[in-house]
Amino acid sequence: MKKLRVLAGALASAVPALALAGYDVNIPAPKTPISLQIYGLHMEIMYVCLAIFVVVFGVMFYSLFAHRKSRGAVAAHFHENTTVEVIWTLIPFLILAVIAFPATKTVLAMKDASNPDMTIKVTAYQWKWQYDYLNDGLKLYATLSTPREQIGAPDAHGKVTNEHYLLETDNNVVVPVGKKIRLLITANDVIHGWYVPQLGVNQYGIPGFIKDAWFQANEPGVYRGQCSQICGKEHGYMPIVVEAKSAEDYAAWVKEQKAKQAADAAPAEKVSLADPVVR
Ligand SMILES: [Cu+2]
Repeated sequence: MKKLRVLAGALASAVPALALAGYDVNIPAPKTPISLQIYGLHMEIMYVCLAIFVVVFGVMFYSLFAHRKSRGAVAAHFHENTTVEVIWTLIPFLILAVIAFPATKTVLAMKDASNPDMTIKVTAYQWKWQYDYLNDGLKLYATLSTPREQIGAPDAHGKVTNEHYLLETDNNVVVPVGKKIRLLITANDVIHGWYVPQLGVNQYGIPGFIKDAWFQANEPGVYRGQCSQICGKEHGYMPIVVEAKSAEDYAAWVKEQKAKQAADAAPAEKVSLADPVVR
């Protein structure tokens, strides 16, 4: 009875830890056809691993228990058993083949950036992102917008009040929902990685190369990611924020951005025309 109470106490004390489980253990919820496939693969393969774990450890613990020395078990002495060797080679081979088939299918689908609805060129820098909307003629830079005083201070922990600490930018990448967006990813200094888990994209940006990737957001929303390749001292400070909007909202955003870019460009022209001496 006492043992039972101790057990109950131990379980009860574990409850607060379980309550913290609001923070996710699994990979983030998938939001594109590709990330859905990745999620499916992740779960299927985890179940395969779990089944292997149960079978292998089941046999092991049963053997330890049933053939223990106190029962008078004597160690077996044998060499080479062709049948057993063939079996333990074939089973893993078949398991790997079963895993490889759907995984290869997903990798091929990930790499197929053909027939996009629109294309965005992504250029990585130490430590920001440049986005060129090749169809809409827009260009924007995205840099971290978390205030500097929140970062790195020894007592910064208590001061951090913004929900998306280090995962927020001044200019988000806005895209239309339900459209196939092709990304042409490169970098201007060192290797970076454009990584947004919920969109199922993780692609190196390599100086001198253009790599493509694609995603199609199924639902409107904000998807956050980070540079996935250690690229220097502020590698952790170049987040990616993708905003998927309806077609109308996207069109309105493009219009607004164009007006902003035109306004930004105008003063420079005026200065050079009004005062040609200033060079
Ligand atoms: Cu980087």
